[in-house]
Amino acid sequence: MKTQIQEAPAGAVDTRPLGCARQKLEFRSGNEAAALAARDIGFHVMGYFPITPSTEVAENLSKMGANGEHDIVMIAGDGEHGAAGICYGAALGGGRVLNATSAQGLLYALEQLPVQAGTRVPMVLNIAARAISGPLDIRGDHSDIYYALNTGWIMLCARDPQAVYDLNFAAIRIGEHPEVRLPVLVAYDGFITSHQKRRIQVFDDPEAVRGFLGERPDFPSPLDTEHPKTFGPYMNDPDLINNKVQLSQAMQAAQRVIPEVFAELEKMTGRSYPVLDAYRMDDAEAAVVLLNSAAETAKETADGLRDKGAKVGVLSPNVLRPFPAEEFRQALRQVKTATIGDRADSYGAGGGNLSLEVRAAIQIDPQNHTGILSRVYGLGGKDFYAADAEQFFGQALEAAASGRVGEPFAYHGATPGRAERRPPKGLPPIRAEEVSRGMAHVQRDAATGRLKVELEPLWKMTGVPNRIGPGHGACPGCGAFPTLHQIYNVLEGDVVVLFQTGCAMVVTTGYPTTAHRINYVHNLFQNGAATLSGLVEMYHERIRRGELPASKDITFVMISGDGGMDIGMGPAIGAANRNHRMMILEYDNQGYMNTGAQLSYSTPLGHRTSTSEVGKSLPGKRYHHKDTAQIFAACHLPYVFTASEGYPEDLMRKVAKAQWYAKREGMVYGKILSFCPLNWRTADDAAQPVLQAAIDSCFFPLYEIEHGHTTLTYDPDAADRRHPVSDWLKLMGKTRHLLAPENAPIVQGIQDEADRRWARLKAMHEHPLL
Ligand SMILES: Cc1ncc(C[n+]2csc(CCOP(=O)(O)OP(=O)(O)O)c2C)c(N)n1
Ligand code: SF4
Ligand SMILES: [Mg+2]
Repeated sequence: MKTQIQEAPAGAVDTRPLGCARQKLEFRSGNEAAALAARDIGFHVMGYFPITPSTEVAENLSKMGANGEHDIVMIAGDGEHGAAGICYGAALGGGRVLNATSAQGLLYALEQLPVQAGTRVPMVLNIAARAISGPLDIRGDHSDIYYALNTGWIMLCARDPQAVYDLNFAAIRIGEHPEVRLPVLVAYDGFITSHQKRRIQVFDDPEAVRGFLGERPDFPSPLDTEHPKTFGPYMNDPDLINNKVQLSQAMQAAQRVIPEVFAELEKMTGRSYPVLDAYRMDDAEAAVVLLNSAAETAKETADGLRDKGAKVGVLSPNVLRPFPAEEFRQALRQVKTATIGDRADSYGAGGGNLSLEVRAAIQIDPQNHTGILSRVYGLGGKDFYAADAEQFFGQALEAAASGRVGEPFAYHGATPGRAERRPPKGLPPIRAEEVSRGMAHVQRDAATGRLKVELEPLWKMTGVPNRIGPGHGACPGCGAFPTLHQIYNVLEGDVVVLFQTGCAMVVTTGYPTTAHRINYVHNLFQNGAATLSGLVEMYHERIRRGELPASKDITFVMISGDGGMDIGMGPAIGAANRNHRMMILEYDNQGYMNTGAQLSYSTPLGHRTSTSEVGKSLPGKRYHHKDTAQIFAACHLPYVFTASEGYPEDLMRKVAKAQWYAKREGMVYGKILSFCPLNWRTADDAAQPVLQAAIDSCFFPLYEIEHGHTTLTYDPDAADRRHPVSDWLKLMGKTRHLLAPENAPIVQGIQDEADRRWARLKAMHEHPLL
């Protein structure tokens, strides 16, 4: 789903109304438009965390930055909460700040939003709106942005890529207006607007934009050491309510400022953005009210109905906060009935937020008698076609004619399903007895206190049925599945798995099918460890209370990608500190692969990802990979290991030990290097040489830590197989640029860091007290 920014067609300079700045016609998606606006604005800092469908904003900016097209400092957060914190700090610092997110990303950042609004620190947040979990759905609706309604942020709605571009400029001016001084959110529809390309006008010269924006006013900043201030004091009654009055007054000021800014924007662009977009509403008796792209569909339908003599029109707000209540009152005064569609429900309230707020707005107007039909539609990416708009108009016209609102609230487009229709049966669940084949024998060595494992020969393992059924949707050559197969080969008994969001989860559980033949739980990848620890404790407590049989013997395993160990690091460390009897096994493919190969903190220095692009100005990721195994070692777990699917016996021995410890003593963490041919840009069958080279170069050492004792389980020096890291880097497309002579210092940097970490491990191996 990637779009690349393309060159404008030659000679595509457009004519424009007199007085507007010079613009050229381009063919752009909403995400590209947001990135281009960011370039033209010249933000100081962007803090972000990737999430579909907004990720492309950062990806496009990464590519443009690598080619020297802007100098925005791009900071990848450890999650959206971190990204929002980065943005808050950067915005306090006095420069212009950008973020982009969607769905869970917005919800994960949400806690920071009122902090920023309450302390009146402007910035811009683009949201490619998407359905929120659960269940997880990556496509568009408005359930995420409705959560932001009460945060104190200005909310602008961009119905198409052109509006995304234009409203980003307006966002700066509105937010930074001295009477407003609030952060601003620009919301556009996920995929429909974020990914579909349209013809848009783009400024030829960013100076026109800079002239429109002016300098960012000087608001109080902790970087002003001449005038020290306290930012964010602790504030109780009676002051807090006064702070909120001021926020409310800022919103009222925005009500006046926004039309002024939009008028100036129109002068610069030639495009008008009324606060409430009214289409063919002059004598309309029936109206449809919709947010963003669906309104454009309804306009076409309205044209068709008008041709047939129906008096219909469309209303669609360009601003959601402050809510254009007065504009709605005016626009609906003569309208007999309006169907108001919401792409999200406010469960139990009898309508989505837009319909509830319009109802509230007109209710205080004695001249208004508009009947309202609230409809929840288009959830989880369900398209809104002309036929849907026709139904909305039809219902409004019928109610207008009869003078009766028959069904005030309903879902539109839900499919009840047919009881007789069942998905085809797949493989049945697999029982513990079928998969417990004694492939690993674990014993504690009385002398050392450590475990010894004897494995059955590899050929015997091929007879162990898999707890994952065939037919998942991973790329050919994907390393996640050999890794899982090796893990499952040696695990005995009942296993309950929790997968955090990532490739291994996405490709195995597309509803209504599942590849998992044992109990499987998904939680979002920031919180799986906490969830599993709760499940583990409930299991033990229910056994203690006699509610579950004491003979039950479940092993609890969390599977996470390396990305899950960025955003989910806090809860994972929490679980480690509490030492629950469970395992966290991380398949490390060095990036956020299921969302399109963005950098993770495990991505090594210099490696190319879609957010650490390579170009004349930037040579890939700018800092070293995180040493996650050592972080967990510092939690003093009973057992920590590293492994690779390229060393199956070593991996299986360690997993067998892990099960022993997780059942008896507490938490285990394992980091497993796992091949990703798609995003490492290698042949599908290159796993063996690539993984071997990573291990032989000591970039990825294989070792284990049992009760604090570090043991190297493979020593390339002793095996006389030590190679320089360049032998590994030359095997992958994502690192080939590093072999250019000008990038020799980066390769040296990777080598030095690998050598340093290896020497430290060797010392720990040799000295039990280290
Ligand atoms: C709060 C939140 N932020 C972002 C995302 C988008 N997202 C889902 S999985 C993922 C990356 C997962 O990377 P990793 O854990 O390494 O697994 P991989 O895809 O590489 O297998 C991202 C960024 C999300 N679902 N929720
Ligand atoms: S992108 Fe990489 S990790 Fe994901 S399924 Fe494809 S090969 Fe596997
Ligand atoms: Mg990954």
